[in-house]
Amino acid sequence: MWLRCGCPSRSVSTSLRVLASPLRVLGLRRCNTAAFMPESAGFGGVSGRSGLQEFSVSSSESFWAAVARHRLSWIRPFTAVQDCDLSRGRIRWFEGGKLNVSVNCLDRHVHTCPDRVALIWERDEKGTEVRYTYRELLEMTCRVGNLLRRHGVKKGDCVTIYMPACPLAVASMLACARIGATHNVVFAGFSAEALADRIRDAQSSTVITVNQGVRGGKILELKKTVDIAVQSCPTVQQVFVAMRTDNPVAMTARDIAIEEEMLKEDVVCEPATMNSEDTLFLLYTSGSTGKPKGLVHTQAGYLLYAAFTHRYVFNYHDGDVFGCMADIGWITGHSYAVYGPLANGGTTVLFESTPIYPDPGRYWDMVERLQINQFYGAPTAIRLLLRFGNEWVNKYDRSSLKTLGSVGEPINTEAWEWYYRVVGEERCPVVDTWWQTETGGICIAPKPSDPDAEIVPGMAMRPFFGIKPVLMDTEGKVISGNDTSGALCLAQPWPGMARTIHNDHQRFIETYCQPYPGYFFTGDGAYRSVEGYYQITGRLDDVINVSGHRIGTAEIEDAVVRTTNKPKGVFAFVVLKKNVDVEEADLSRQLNDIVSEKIAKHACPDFIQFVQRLPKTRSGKIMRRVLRKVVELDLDSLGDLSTLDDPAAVQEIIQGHRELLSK
Ligand code: 6R9
Repeated sequence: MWLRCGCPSRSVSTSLRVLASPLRVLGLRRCNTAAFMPESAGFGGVSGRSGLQEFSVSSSESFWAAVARHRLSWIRPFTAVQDCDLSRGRIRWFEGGKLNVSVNCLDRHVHTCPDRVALIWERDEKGTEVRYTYRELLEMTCRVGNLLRRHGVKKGDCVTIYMPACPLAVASMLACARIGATHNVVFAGFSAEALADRIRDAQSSTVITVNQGVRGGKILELKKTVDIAVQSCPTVQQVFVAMRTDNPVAMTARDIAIEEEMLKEDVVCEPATMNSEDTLFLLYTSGSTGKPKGLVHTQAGYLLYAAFTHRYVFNYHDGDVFGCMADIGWITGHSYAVYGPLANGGTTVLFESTPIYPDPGRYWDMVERLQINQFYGAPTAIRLLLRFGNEWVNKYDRSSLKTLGSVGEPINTEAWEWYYRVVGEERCPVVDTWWQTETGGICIAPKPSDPDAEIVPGMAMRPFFGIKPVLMDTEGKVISGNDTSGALCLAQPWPGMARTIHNDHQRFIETYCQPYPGYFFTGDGAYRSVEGYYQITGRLDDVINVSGHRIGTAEIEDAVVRTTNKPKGVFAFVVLKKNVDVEEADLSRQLNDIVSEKIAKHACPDFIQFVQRLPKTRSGKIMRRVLRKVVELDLDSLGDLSTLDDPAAVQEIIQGHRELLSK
């Protein structure tokens, strides 16, 4: 798929050897650049990683036009590369172009390599993985597409997918893309209430689910949850039900057994011709900060950006097995378990289980068994596994691994080092990838970089091609210079960015475009190092303000594990490693010493509460607003807890907090 370097014939390289050294470097670099990225052959003299980066930002249109022509199969070529005005929240890419996303993810690979494995379904039951080739996935997708069409689903209709990570869920997403419907995947751990909110907001007419889910050895009653949810969703006309377990579930007149009906469908399904800017999917944000927003992603720009970042950040090559651990209910699952790898003709793992089922060696057993080359996980899982010790890792052969990725939260130095040294045996670069549901794909990551370029632990570091990060001060001015912190904004549009919030463009503009007119505001804070590398310091709405000093949550978490606070007096919530045997009073003193030494005296916690666990979203992000409410003793406004991973954690913390204050 990737063009080979066409540069040096033998005589050129011989003559280069006798030329002056700067030219030699230039010559080799140019050659390497074209081998590295075939499109760059047309970029006239651009060489090296930094040359490509500069070109991608300063000649953004030429850059993305070449990439889009090369990487996507078009039914009709686009006529305009972009038409964007960030200040008005207007974002359009590749207009005039027509394509079908499922054809890009399936048909074109079926033509060249039908028997290549597209999906490896790592089922909850260890050692029972199932492989699906591109041909099989295309057939499954076509059957679902035809079925949806036969049941009246039309271009532009919204289909809600409430399923665990499984091949039929992927086929359902791609079937929507095939017939031009919009998909709305809702994480299968969400409650009936959270599901109903999302179905209603999306005005979805069709739901696809499974009878029961299986996760960590436990049965999840997904169909029953859908039954409750749809009672308050008048738009829903039909629910397709797949059988993940053998247990029958009650079916109503509205319900359709999907596998049975699929058998009646043809394995050929005419792909809809879609405009670049037609909606591909809605995805509601994880809701760590209040009412969920249905972010809208469109066809061409999203797919291109997911594929391009997947190829270059992870250095993915044909034949590699890509293991993204995220559920398909999150943007990470959309971009790096489904769309990116499939657009690149890759082999991707769908992980249905948990990192500690049946034991804390699950990930590494899977790496050995499936021969995973790129492993992409979340800091919360890495920290969890680190607490169980190295034996669980060392038991398994991890020599297939080439790149390790991290996403979702800042990765603290301790977790980064463990990931790099223990898991990757100091062989594999660790890419700490910063991005958001809103950005569609990775925006800042240590890779790609020049071959010998450094990687700093716990830093996302380098903007991806086409991304121009800036830091803003409190007055809304761009901060120049390095060794400085500010609000992270992106100064230029890129193809993968969300186009709007479903049914609420005004909210999109107010949230992302108005805070810093002309820029996309990420809501995160960042530090730019002396060398110009970026480090994400956490959500700006979580910034701790101690006597006028602003401290990012990541800074403190790096020093003392995890904390939060309220304005008068700093409260720290601390989770201890397993089997730590120390006096709490002793440890409190030590933690205070660490904070005053590593951050500042004024940042020392006034109260330290030891807890078993923190309230987290299902994707592993700490719900700081809940901790804040506990500290403020404002228990009536804890807000929507239905998206919490384990609501019992909140009760434990409230109880512990009462005890702490009564001491
Ligand atoms: C992909 C994803 C987005 C928020 C984002 C930021 C945090 C993600 C991070 C990171 C530090 C990283 N975040 N990656 N913070 N370093 N490498 O997680 O999307 O669920 O929308 O969350 O997650 O705060 O703004 P999403």
